[in-house]
Amino acid sequence: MERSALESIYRMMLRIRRFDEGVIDLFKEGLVKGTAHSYVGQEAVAAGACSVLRKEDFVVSHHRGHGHCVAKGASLNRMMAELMGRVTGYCKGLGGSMHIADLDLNILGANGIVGAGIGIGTGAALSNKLRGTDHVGIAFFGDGASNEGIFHECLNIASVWKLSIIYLCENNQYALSTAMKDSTSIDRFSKRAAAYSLPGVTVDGNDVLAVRAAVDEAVMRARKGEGPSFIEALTYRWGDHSMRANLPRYRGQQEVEDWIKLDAIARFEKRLISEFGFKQAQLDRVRADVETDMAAAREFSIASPEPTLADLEDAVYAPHYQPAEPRFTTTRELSFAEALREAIGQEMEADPSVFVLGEDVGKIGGIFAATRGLIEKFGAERLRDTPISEQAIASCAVGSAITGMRPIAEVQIFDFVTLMMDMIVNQAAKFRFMLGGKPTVPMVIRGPQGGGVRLAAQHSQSLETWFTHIPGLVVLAPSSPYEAKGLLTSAIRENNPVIFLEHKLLYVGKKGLVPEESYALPIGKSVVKRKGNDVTVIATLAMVESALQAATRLETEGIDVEVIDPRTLRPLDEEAIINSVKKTSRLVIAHEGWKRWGFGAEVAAMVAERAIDWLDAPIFRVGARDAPMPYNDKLERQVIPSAEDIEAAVRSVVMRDRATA
Ligand SMILES: Cc1ncc(C[n+]2csc(CCOP(=O)(O)OP(=O)(O)O)c2C)c(N)n1
Ligand SMILES: [Mg+2]
Repeated sequence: MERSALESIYRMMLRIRRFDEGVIDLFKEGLVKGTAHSYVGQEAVAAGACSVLRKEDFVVSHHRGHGHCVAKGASLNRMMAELMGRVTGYCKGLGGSMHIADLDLNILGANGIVGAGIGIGTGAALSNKLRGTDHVGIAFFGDGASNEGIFHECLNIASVWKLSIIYLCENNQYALSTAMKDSTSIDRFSKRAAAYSLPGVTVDGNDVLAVRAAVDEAVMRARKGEGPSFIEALTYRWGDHSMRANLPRYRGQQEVEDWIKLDAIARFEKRLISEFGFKQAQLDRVRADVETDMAAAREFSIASPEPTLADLEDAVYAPHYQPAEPRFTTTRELSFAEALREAIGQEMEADPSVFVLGEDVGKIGGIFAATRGLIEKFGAERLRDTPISEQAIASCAVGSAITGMRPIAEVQIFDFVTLMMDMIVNQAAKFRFMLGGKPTVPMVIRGPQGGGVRLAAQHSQSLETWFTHIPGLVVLAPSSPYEAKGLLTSAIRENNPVIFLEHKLLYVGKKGLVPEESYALPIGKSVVKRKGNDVTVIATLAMVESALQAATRLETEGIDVEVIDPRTLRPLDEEAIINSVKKTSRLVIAHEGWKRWGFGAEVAAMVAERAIDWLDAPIFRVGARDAPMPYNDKLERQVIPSAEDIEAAVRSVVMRDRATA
């Protein structure tokens, strides 16, 4: 090995150690707040592994992530500034220690959720494969993370798809206070590799050249297209779990001292002198350089300003895709599924970064046929049938979206989104924000939701408010084939993560007029489905049709109903709703999700805050009964709101007012 390469590995190890020692001082001084997890003791793993990588190769990390960032070439100034919550930091002070990332250096981020980086890395490796690169990546994670479900789903999918990723488990023997021997059924994590047909090795994680050699071999294999590898590096963290942790003792003093004797830096210094002919003075010079860099980082950070509320507001969403409302005449009719399929096909044709993944979406085109037939045109690489691994599916969506692709992930039935929630809520929705508002996360999670087809309590829910509650997500809810195509086109072009909800009854419902040419509907804009003057009905998804039926019948009673379909539940077109209520003075909100704590409650509160003086009657909500969906069909019809329920609600707000007039 060249001396310059050895010196730079040594320099890296020192930078990592001195950085985290500096952080401890700053934490004690109150300049670093919250918490941070020291990497001291584990330097050889990050420095050895990253010494093999090219700039285009990625790393993805975890809560104990400073070392990985430093080793991949991150600036100490910007890291330190981030830890002090300054606007010059990597995340403008919005992320902190657990979210440092630099996409320009292909550092895809530390992470506050144990195991999440395994998923994001798997998605980034899929992205590399789809883009036809020979780039590789390393996912660093701990022994604790190796017992998360995401570990198993991702190692399997990466092996099946031969992704170029190295799973590098830093086994520092403990997950917080829990020793590996008390949490893990085997003595070596590398044994698990065989279960996924991966090469798996255990190396001395305090021997930087041993780590480097193992990673080098795995990287060579990956670059040749031979797929993922698993490396377990045995090491030890010298400090406590985190700077904040003031825990009762859970490790023996002797054990800590024994590991400190195996200090990777001291061992490497000895070898540099005895084996590679370095002089002590050379090593001292490197040390002095590192001290200079550390002092500069501290000074830079202390002098840096803090972020403002404007920085925070700007970071939540990338600007929405905003086409003008299209105008067409057409006589062609499509079903809801045909409309979805046409949108996906046209976008795949126009943009090679668009691809579809999910359970049964390829060969059979999804159980509701939204992607049926597309595999013949676009092939199995872009219509990817996945294992039944919702976490891995969502992970692949997030990881590929942040690295240049536009994934469309199907949830086979939306109730299964429970198994994707970390990736959607903690990762996709917050990624841009946590990284200071720079990256985009252009991904769509779509699939069927809602009841009415006798599928009972775990296949029938309407879960939109789980997602409308989360800043960072866009939630789209088409009510007809026309909206299905136009909104899905926008969803695919949108630079924020989109939850795209397709009501099951719409797949089997009426065909509708759909133009053949590609078109997109604006995000955040509602549509008036029926003009009226007496009462405003806000209806979503399948309830739009019910509201229109109710309006037709109420017309015969002399009640003139305005029906508005928000189309986008988040961001909500508040202006259109307020303007309609100011005209009609009465409001009913109808949705299939539970009435309690539902979408209607938010709309009602918003209108009460902004337009109460215009209201002539209380706001009524029509939603599902407060019970899970029953199997029995008569009971199911009593749980799901009907057109008659909407009619009754409208009559009561109108009659109450007429009675008192
Ligand atoms: C999903 C999840 N569960 C629990 C935690 C709390 N937590 C943070 S780090 C940690 C221990 C992780 O251990 P390991 O993966 O071995 O990493 P190490 O801290 O040893 O580097 C725990 C329990 C979390 N952040 N995320
Ligand atoms: Mg650990």
